Amino acid sequence: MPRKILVTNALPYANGDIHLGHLVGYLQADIWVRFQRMRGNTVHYVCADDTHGTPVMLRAEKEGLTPEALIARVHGEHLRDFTDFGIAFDNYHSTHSEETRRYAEDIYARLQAAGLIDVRAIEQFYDPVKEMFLPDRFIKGECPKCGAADQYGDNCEVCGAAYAPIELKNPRSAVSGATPVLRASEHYFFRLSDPRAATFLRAWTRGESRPGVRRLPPEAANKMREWLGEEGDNKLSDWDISRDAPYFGFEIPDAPGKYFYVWLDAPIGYFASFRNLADKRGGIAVEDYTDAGKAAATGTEMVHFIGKDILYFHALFWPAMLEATGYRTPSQLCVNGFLTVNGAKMSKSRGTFITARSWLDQKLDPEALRYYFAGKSNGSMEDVDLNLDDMIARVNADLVGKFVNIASRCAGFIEKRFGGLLGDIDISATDAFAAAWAADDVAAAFEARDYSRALRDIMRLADIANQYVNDRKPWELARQQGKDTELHTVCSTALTLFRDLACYLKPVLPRLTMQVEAFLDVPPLDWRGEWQPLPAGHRIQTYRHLTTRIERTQIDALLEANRASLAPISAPATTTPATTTISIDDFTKVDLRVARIVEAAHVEGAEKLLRLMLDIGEAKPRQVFAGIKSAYAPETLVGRLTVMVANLAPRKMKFGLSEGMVLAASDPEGKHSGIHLLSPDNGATPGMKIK
Ligand code: B3M
Ligand code: ZN
Repeated sequence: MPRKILVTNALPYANGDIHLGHLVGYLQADIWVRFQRMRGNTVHYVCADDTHGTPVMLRAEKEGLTPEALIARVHGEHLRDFTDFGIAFDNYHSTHSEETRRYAEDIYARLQAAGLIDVRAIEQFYDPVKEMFLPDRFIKGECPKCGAADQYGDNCEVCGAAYAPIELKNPRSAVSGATPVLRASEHYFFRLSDPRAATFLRAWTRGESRPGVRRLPPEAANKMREWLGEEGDNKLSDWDISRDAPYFGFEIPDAPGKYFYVWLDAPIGYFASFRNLADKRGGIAVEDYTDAGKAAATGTEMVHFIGKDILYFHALFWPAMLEATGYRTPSQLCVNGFLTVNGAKMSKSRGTFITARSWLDQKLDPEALRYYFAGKSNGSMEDVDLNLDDMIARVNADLVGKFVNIASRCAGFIEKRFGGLLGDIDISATDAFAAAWAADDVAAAFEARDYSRALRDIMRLADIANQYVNDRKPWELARQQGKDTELHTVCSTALTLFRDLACYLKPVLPRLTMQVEAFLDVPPLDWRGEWQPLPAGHRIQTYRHLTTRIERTQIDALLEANRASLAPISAPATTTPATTTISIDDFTKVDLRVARIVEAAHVEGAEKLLRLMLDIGEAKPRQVFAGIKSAYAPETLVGRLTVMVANLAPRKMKFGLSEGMVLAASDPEGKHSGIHLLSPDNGATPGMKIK
């Protein structure tokens, strides 16, 4: 019986670009979906943009757009990136959709009917200038544990402490710079503390998605046991599912000014995208996949691919909510780790925060990345490292040197000497190939998402095929009299082996295998039925170059394109030899002032610059372009104080007039990364003179 599976990927936020870190999980899912289809299973593969919440709202405001206009633009960009990397969703929808609203309202109503919604007042930080409640990430201050400055409201990046925003010392709003005040308001809660939730989640965690297949990877199941505690423990707290206006999202029915929290409707977006697909395409029984009773009766599966950072939402809130409302719960969570590049966290200053688009812009083959990431994926939650030199070596050696090499060494003879027609094949060679071939093992590896093992086995077979060509030397046979039949057989056999390899590589390299299918003139390769050699007399097409080597220069250009400058644009950092001194008069020529950043924005077309508006107590704020984009998100700068050179001659730049310069520290040797804006101690006010 073919399986029926609804597969989803985490929904990317609609306020940022797709980067290689995202692609790890999307590629793992896409490969799995393609594999399942080649096996004859029915798969619906859906995703969407995650559009709601404060960051999207503020980002739109900053760009001078409505949230709807911003999410429409980003939707197009995301879908194009995924498509160009061969990630072939059946539907790429949006959580800002009627389908999402309907499901969210329905689930909420059912929770209410079950007595699982509580309303109570809580106190939260409120920005009195911007007139809004502040999410933790939009509050900054000093760490209550180690005192580090400029830390977010949820945890400290310096000492790692986690805390509540009200514990921050000297908190300020990252939106307006104002000091936030505590204010009470009514919030809606999903009563996860109801003991039925923990009881259900314990059983669900232990469950299997199908016989012998664990629902959660072992590391995730351990986390769950930690969160849930022992039988009888009640460690789960109620979940706050509402946010106050202003908020970009769906208003909660009968609760004016209250909105569903973005994380409530995000996973509901899976159902919404699926429903939207069914409405567009027809012939899909949606409830078989979404209704608890029907799913049990029809044996459909729902498999979510997610990153390890969002396990909490997918393994606690989401299944508990579905269970309580009569919806089907997830069959399986496939959880991937983070991406590191050259062994380190992706970094904007090193140029390793690589966007999907920049890869394509450098004319790098998206399938090279698919191949490399697959080779690094073993179905566990471990982080994946993209080592750029290793990638170049691996892709060139395997795809160009081993795989494509088989066809490129044999195809020409078939065309020139045999009119493009294949001959008989050497069954003993294919037998040797088949004996080495553990097709079931490779299928099991794909099934378990251990693509690394699958590719190792496949490359072992490619070695055998290359060895056959090396031993039989078609290029020598071609020069000898009376060896035509042998030449014909050797090339036809090699091309059959090549076709088999293409078949097994197809989930990983869909475009390359499509070219192979066209070249061999065969129907789409699948992983079912009896093995057959390419038949004698079959006509193949002219061989065309299938793939090219990656050059180190392309990778260098890629890093360059993603590198954000370290040095402030204003003055190149140089160490001054100790012998060069200046007089006090020289120094006082520089008019240094305390400035308040009243506006900060990206500059269209500028890679390194932010445009700042600085208040130094003059009638109008000054405009300054500063090369600090790599180090600061503009919204985090607004409201803060810094130091500016006020009597620098104005400079005309491509983007407008720069009327001064802000001061920042950076390491001239480049040993310590980052740019650090100066700020005066508390009590300083705009316009104060610095001397
Ligand atoms: N947008 C967060 C993330 O990408 C979030 C995923 C939603 S999945 C329902 O980390
Ligand atoms: Zn700290």
